[in-house]
Amino acid sequence: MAKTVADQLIAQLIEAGVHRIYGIVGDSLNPIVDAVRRTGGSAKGGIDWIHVRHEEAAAFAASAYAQLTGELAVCAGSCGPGNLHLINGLYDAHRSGAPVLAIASQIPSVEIGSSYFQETHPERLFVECSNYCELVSTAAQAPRVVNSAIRHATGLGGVAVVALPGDIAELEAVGTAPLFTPTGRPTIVPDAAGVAALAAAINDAKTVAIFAGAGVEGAHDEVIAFAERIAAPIGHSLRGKQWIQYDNPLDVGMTGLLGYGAAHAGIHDADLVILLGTDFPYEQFLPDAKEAVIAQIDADASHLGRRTSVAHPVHGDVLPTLAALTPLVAEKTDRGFLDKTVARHHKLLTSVVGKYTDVDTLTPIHPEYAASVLDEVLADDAIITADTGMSNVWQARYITPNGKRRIIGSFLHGSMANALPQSIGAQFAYPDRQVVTMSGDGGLSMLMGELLTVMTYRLPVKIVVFNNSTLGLVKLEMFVDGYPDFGVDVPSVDYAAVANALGIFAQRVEDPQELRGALERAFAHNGPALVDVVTDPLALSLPAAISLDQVKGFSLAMSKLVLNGGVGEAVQMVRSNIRHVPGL
Ligand SMILES: Cc1ncc(C[n+]2csc(CCOP(=O)(O)OP(=O)(O)O)c2C)c(N)n1
Ligand SMILES: [Mg+2]
Repeated sequence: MAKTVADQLIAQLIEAGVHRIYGIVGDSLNPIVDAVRRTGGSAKGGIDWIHVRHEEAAAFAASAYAQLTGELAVCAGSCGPGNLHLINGLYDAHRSGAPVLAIASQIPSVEIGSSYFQETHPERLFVECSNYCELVSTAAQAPRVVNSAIRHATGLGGVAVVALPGDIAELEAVGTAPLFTPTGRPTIVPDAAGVAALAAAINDAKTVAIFAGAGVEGAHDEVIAFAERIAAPIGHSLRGKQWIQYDNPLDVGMTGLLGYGAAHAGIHDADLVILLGTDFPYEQFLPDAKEAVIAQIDADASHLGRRTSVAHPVHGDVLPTLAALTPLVAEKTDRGFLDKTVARHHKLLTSVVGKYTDVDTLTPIHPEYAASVLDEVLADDAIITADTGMSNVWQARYITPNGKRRIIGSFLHGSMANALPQSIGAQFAYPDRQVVTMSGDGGLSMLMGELLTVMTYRLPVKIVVFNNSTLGLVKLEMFVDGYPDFGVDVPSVDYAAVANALGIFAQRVEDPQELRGALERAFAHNGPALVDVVTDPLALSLPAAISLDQVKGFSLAMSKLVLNGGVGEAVQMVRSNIRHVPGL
């Protein structure tokens, strides 16, 4: 059989180091899937087809693989609805900078523009969630488009989409594909004038604080050494946490809606604040130019000054920027501000975050307790995926980073249901590491079909469900915004029974005393396992830096609930939350 366009595409992917494609077969995609089949699978140097149950999960799985390994990952959807299902996961991948290539197969080329069955225009639809998005119209064009797509995804970081009509994929290949040799990531060295101006500002400032984001990955020791030199406490964003919070005597916690500790105070009390590799989006939590002189260091120039007014922008990677800055900044001998902020952080941790865990007998199980037990039971190098929702909060506050664990979420796109499909990509990337989801019951039910994918491939993923029978984060939003909660609660579901029916080793835990044993059994199990933890729906977390207005909104919601006759629930809610509202 002559080599087809589909064969050529698959050969290009193999050359780029791709081992599997996540997707669902169908019509116009079939020539590609058949080319995958004919490679004989990854064991024979080819590509495995990973049959997910929803294309959105294919994109999330590919994205998690790409985020964890830095390598190109691929997902695919058939024409129309098939590739349309990819879109939410692709948004998440693109915003996370994950090198993902999506194959969006297209209706027969001759029918394009005729409102044909399943007709959409992927080259228009995917523009916003990709760096590159092109329709292949001839066999000769295909290898160049595929090569470009791979370069865009891997070189720029983010999604590239190849839209390929089924009839073109079946054609005989024309010409040879360009040779693909991967490149490493370049280093961005900042300009000397910007560095000198920032160094002068640091030397002028009496007190400095650092707010670190995902851009500090790989610079743990250097950031701490620099902060020591300028006596700066280090706060961090959620995405920065896993890179900077561990083994860090200058840590003052996290700010933002999920925040805790003294980070908020630290970055609001300093004369100069350095935003270090962070595009943290909530300006309410950032100081403004009236409160402090603000500096920002980022490898992506488009991040500079877009959240708050920045006096000293520096375009560069964190490591070379700190290397250039260090000889220019004088060591600060007055450590009063640093010591005070760190001491305040420790006090807050023991008096507030610490108290959350003092709930080992409460039924329904307090989610903070569940998260803290999970943290203790987790392997040192576990990969933890958390659903958007309250699981994010528990992951941020209770899962202890140590430089070896990896944390994944839908941190920038904020989609529900990410944790389970991300765990699939993570387990394929690291078959021997413990991969654990922190799933919301809402999140799990949204892409529950992926339990079947986990079972199909016998992936030893551990699914921990925080089953509060409600869309908890939205329940909290409604309270804070002054709406009585509505449309959030769902009837109780026994997810352990569901998982058991699929052949997954599953346990349901209602008694807090049984939680540790159940988690340990699940983690020791050689295969997929699910722990359905029935948690308190009224345990809501409030941000550490909650404003008076937000508290007012909270009380307003309470009184509306009382007026509507929901007194019992309101009283319980207050009791549940008393632990969460520092100083209230
Ligand atoms: C796809 C999608 N739909 C809706 C939302 C809005 N939303 C954010 S969190 C959330 C509730 C999540 O509920 P659950 O998974 O049960 O987690 P919980 O907060 O209860 O722990 C909703 C509806 C979203 N972020 N993404
Ligand atoms: Mg829930």
